[in-house]
Amino acid sequence: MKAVFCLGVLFVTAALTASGCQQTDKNADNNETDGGGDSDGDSDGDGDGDGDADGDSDSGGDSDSDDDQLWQAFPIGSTLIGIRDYATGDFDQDGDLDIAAVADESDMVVWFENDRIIDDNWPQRGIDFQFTDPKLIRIADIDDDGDPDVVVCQGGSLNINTKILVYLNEDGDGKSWSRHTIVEEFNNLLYIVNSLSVGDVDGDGDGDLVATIGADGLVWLENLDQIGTAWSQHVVDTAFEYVGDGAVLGDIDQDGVPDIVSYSTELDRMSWWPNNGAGAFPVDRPICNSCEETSPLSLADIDGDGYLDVVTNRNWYHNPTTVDTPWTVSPIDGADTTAMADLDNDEDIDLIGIEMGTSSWFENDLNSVSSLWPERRITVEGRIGQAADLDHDGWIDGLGQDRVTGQIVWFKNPGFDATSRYPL
Ligand SMILES: [Ca+2]
Ligand SMILES: [Ca+2]
Ligand SMILES: [Ca+2]
Ligand SMILES: [Ca+2]
Repeated sequence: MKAVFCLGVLFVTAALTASGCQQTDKNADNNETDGGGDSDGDSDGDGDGDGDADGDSDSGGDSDSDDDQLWQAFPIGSTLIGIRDYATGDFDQDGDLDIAAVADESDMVVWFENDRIIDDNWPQRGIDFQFTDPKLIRIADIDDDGDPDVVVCQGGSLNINTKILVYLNEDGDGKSWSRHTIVEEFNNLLYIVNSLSVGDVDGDGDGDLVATIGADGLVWLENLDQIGTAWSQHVVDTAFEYVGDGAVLGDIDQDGVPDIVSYSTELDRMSWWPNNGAGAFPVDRPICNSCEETSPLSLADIDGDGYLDVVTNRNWYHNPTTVDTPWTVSPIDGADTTAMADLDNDEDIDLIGIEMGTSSWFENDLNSVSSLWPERRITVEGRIGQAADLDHDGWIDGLGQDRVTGQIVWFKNPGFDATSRYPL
């Protein structure tokens, strides 16, 4: 459908969780398309359907006699080639979670409609069919109209992330998207977007961005006009120039406004910046000064004390709940953490992780004196990177990509017996 191009003002960074727009890794979001549209069906109109060169490991489907395949798999979007990132949101506002994705080989930004039929046939809807090299995608209500919009980071000539755009969901039904530039010109190494996160930083109701960007370090991008067409950049910390990695938003001190947590693998330093309530971050508070983490940061209340903790690839950092108390770290005895959710419905946050090409979930068992994170296999065929209840049955499912083809696959949580944790 239609596309509106507005050049917003520009600048600087955007931060979104982890993996920013820069090269590989499971999610990247940058997009910029312009209204794409297509109508229904997954006609996809992009031609090239074959794709999957190698292996073809039957992407998912339950089949697969492997006993380890405990969660039934449903592949989605088989014609979308080169998927770089994906995210969920209810784009058509019908009450279920849909899936948006960017594909840099097919230069497309699309979403797949959840039709509530438990199968692998989710209709593909267009957002932008001509977006060169999209890398990262993030979902947030940027213009404060109640429906989810799409933020995309675009790759540059050296396969770096150089540009950030937003597609506004104009009518709340996912059919009409207008494109606006948030940060332009990032066309050199000074402006690599390493991470991107979304949230209302200044508390005025609209969606802003936090990012780590090349020469600017850790910054946040203010949505100036509340409709996502004019933006300005604010530097949070220049110490992260060129070396900032993950940046995420979350209310660390429980004062009602989102704070920033960021990490630099180069500096081995992780800190959080309290938000003064209006988007100013005058001081930083250390979380660790000699940490050696390698993965994106995530926030979740792991120990159930009401405060967000920080989870990295193999550790979690306890939020001390008071500003002057040092954070402590505990290992996560499992795989590299990629997603977190209460998977067994016992009211604590469990982890999903990847190790040796397989995805498992690790039960939060911190109240037990025995094992801390018992492992339960989900699949040997997919890299799960997110968690969401896609079939509305009350059990949070896994969402990821086929290990061989890269196709999007969702894995249905079978539900678990309350005591044995065996699938129901
Ligand atoms: Ca929906
Ligand atoms: Ca705002
Ligand atoms: Ca749990
Ligand atoms: Ca479910």
